[in-house]
Amino acid sequence: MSSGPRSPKLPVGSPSGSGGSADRPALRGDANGDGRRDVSDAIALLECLFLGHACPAESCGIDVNSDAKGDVSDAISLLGFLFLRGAAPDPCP
Ligand SMILES: [Ca+2]
Ligand SMILES: [Ca+2]
Repeated sequence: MSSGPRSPKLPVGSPSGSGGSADRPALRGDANGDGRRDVSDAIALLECLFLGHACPAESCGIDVNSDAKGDVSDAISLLGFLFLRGAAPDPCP
């Protein structure tokens, strides 16, 4: 209880062959795996990072800014893309 606020960082691996389901390619930033990017993905990312909810199965679902880490900057990047005309996330490998 005394851990206080942190900025958790999740290591993001990129196992070879990752890339979504057989019928749908992975989409960078699609944290909830529904095949599109919207505000619910930013919420899913924050829930994963701070509330211990399930994290995206695909590494590029969480690593929106392609820095090989999953942290709060990914949610910020996604929100910037969605609402502030920020840079589009890179394609998944
Ligand atoms: Ca989504
Ligand atoms: Ca990242």
